[in-house]
Amino acid sequence: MLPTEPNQVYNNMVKEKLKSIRTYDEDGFRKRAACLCFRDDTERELLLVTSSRFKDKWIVPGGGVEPEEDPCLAASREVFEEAGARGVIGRLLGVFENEDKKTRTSVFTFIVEELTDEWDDARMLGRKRDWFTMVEAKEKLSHKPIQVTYLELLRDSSLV
Ligand code: O81
Ligand code: MG
Repeated sequence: MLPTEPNQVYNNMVKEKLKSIRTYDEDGFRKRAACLCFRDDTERELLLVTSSRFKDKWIVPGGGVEPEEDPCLAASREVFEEAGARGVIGRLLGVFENEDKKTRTSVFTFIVEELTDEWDDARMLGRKRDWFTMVEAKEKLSHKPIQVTYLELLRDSSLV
């Protein structure tokens, strides 16, 4: 018997993402939350995960905010599900809008304290994780230009 989660199901060993309940803001944008996960407080190395759809593409871990869920809790929950990382949420960098996808993502800083050997999305999606320098991360995220802007705001936000 394979392990299952409430919102996940196996189908011929290929995991399908069953839709969890989506939430929307007052303008109809889907609410998301994500974290820039750092190895330590120098904020020089960032943990990225591979895309669920494109196994060779890297993304910032994040996902949909659930009903009644605080965005910062959603962000840390997504980091645990997608990257198997536990740690401490830092500051809110901002809310980043994707006009094409009609999403708004609250992005937080996060210091990783523990990486679990196994995690949900590794097991069920084959999602990988790895550390990158900030220069490398910007390059890896170039297919997601809005996620690059998370990183560009970082230096400014750490000064305030
Ligand atoms: O599940 C993205 C998913 C994907 C997004 C969205 C992301 O199935 P979803 O709509 O929730 O998937 O799809 P759009 O088209 O609705 O924006 O983007 P894309 O470009 O592949 O269609 O996939 P990725 O960024 O990995 O390529 O991210 P994820 O499956 O890797 O997490 O889902 P989400 O992150 O918004 O939501 P959840 O809660 O993580
Ligand atoms: Mg996601």
